[in-house]
Amino acid sequence: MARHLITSAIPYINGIKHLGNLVGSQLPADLFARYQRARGNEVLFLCATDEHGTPAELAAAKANKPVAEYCAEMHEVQARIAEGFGLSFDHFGRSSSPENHALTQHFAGALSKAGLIEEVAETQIYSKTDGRFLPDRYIEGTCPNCGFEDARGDQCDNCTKQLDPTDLINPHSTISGSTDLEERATKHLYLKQSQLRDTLQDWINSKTDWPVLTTSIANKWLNDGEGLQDRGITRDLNWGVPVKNGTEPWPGMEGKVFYVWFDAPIEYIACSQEWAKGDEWQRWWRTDKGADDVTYTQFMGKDNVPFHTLSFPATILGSQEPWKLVDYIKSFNYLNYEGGQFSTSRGRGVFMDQALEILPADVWRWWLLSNCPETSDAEFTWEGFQSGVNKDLSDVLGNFVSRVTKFCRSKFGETVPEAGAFGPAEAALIETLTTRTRAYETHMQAMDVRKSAQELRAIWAAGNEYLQEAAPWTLFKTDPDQAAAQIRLALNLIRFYAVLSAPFMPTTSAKLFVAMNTLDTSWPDDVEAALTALPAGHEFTVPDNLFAKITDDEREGWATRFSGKRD
Ligand code: B3M
Ligand code: ZN
Repeated sequence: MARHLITSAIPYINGIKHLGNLVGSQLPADLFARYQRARGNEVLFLCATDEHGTPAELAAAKANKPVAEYCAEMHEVQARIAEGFGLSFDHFGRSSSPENHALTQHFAGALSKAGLIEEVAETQIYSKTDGRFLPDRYIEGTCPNCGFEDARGDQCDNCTKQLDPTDLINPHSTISGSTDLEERATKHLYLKQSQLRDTLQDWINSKTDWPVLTTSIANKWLNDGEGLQDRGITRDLNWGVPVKNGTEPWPGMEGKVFYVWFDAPIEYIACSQEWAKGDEWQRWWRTDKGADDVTYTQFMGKDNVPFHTLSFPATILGSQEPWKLVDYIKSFNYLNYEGGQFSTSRGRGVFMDQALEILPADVWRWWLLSNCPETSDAEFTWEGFQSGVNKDLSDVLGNFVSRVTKFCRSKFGETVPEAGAFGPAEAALIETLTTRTRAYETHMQAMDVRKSAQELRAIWAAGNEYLQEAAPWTLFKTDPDQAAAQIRLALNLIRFYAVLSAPFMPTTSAKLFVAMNTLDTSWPDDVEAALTALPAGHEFTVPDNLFAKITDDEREGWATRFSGKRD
């Protein structure tokens, strides 16, 4: 039995995520976790909310709530929505947990002991009106290069020039609009990543099986320009993990917190401590405590890759402690929405809560996974969604289940019929399904999500084609025994589909198991045997219609509702 540690990038706390976020990490991670469990492997699947940083503070201020209260509420909201989508986390943690505070402080202490932390004096912009230092992107002004009026403190979006806030003409705070800004001296901790450059390069080079999307991003950061830069790991903010050296105070660092991207990936580990109050987490994370035989896979969008290929490994390797490093990083491109981007501020596109209001989770899971932005960006269009869902789910899978169960009820009653025997057509189908099932396993193991979906679709279609050819409804009149054998196979196919489809559509799969009145969810290692699992005489029930077709009216209504145009 293999052991799989699986983490999804942890979503920011500052609002409900859109479908592009979902399909870029949590959903494919869930697919893989469910598949590995179905194959009898031991799985620890973790995710959490990413609760620190300025965006969390600003979102709380906008909601008129203390930030801790805002985060606690939003965590619950995100947890309920994740449940609604059937995301099977073993634990959905919080980066603001006491466990993560302690572990983040521990890592900083270990890195300091290893000589990898440096204190750097710098000047930063302080807003007297806001009573705080302002991160670069919360300062805007006129670009000295092109005259664009809304240039950010880190970059001008008009001419792309990299800027320092002090370059801006007429700088102001984007939080309050205040121009009452001044430079103030401050001090920050830097992680000397540059000293780990060769170690990181060797490690990345050893990952010959990683997707090119992942390694090319890592190599770009390792080798472009001046190479890997040291990075500031502390901030002048109130909300976050207070800077400490292990459990000791860090003189000069009072009132400062760790940078959100320093503590967020550490939450992957802390999350397992939240999950297991004892030492159980150690056999997943400590190579000196049995984590050597764990396979650790991370799922994330491409924008998160530099932090997971370089920054977090720098923390782990630099600590000189026996922590488990990631074995495989599965990264995704972007999902676009109707020819543009999803936009939170403009309400453009479908957000996770809205998606669940209008259609069952499995419909979304199927479409998103079978169209996920795997080798390039992908596009959500309502037309594509409607036709994909109606074809695959209603016409193929739903139709098969309904036809078979209803026909059987009317001709043989609600039990698996006994008469007749399998012949050449059944043998051919079993052979096709065996080949396809083995291919499906290979793709699922390799996390080739689209290929897996294609194979599953083909497996459903093979059943439909068989039934179409066999035509038991016609044959019944002349050879009822042969028709009975065909229906016996078809009923068994429903159970077989329930097993194979469960990682993609867990709720639908559960409904099928209930209808087929069986607890046998075992994986079809032997397809032929799996297709006799429901014996003659076994009782079943006809399930309700599995998938309602999406109508043109619905499609048009939703396209308008989610277009983000305000009236
Ligand atoms: N919260 C960004 C994101 O949600 C960030 C990921 C952290 S993973 C440790 O895309
Ligand atoms: Zn400019």
